[in-house]
Amino acid sequence: MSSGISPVISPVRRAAPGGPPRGMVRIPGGTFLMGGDDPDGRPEDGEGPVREVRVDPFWIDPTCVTNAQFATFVKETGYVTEAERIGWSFVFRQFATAGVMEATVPGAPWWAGVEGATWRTPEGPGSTIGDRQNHPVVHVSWHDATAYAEWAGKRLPTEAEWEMAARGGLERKRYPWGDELAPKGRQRCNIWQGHFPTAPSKGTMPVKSFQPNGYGLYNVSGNVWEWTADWWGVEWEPFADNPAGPSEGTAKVIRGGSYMCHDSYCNRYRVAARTANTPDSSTGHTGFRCAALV
Ligand SMILES: [Cu+2]
Repeated sequence: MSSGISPVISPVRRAAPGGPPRGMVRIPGGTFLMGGDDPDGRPEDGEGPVREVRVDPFWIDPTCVTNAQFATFVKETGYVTEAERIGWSFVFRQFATAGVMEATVPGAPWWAGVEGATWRTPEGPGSTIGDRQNHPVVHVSWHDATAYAEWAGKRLPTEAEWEMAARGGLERKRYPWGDELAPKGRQRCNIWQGHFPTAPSKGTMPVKSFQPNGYGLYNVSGNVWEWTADWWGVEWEPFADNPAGPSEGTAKVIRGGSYMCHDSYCNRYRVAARTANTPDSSTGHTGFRCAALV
């Protein structure tokens, strides 16, 4: 998807029997072991216990939706994102140059509310995505992500689908590629380098950075958090068949961690890790990829 822009995928095309939706990866489905019990994990996040989950086959995007793809959606539909309507979004303070609001996030002083921060102006007024066409779109809320997915004839993945795809066919591994963060000293994902939060950060990277996992998915760990379809919950059955999360809630599950994750305060780039945000929230480190039924 290096060319960035893809055409509208009509519902007819999605429903075409036998044909893969353009550019998507087929995940075979079946039963896998979901969740984790990493010794340095976060049980309070509901990472565990490890349980059996069965999922039907599905399609998933190998990458997050890019700025170029989101621009096509906006151009064709006139869609206005939630951050654009509300007038501000959360930006990593180090990046914010203008429009910084006074309020801070308790316990997370590295976030700044920035007036005029949107998907087109990710650091606030005067910033641009001109040289980031193939980076993941950010400052999109769950509602925005869902609107894009519907337009594309797709949907957001359930959390179970996301994790099955992210594991890349491996069983009970810590990362999408295995148990070592940097096998043979080679970096495999875009997470925080150096001391957090003072070391200089480059922010997002192109959606096809680093090697893909065993299913061909890029950047499931790090770069940006990814919205899933599910409401947040932390209670699990020993077995679940195509789980879709709680029937209601106040926050949606996000997965994968971001360029801001660092093991000194947030090692949620592990493949079992999870957190949540309210569906109307947007930040400079959350994007999404789409899924579709086979
Ligand atoms: Cu993190």
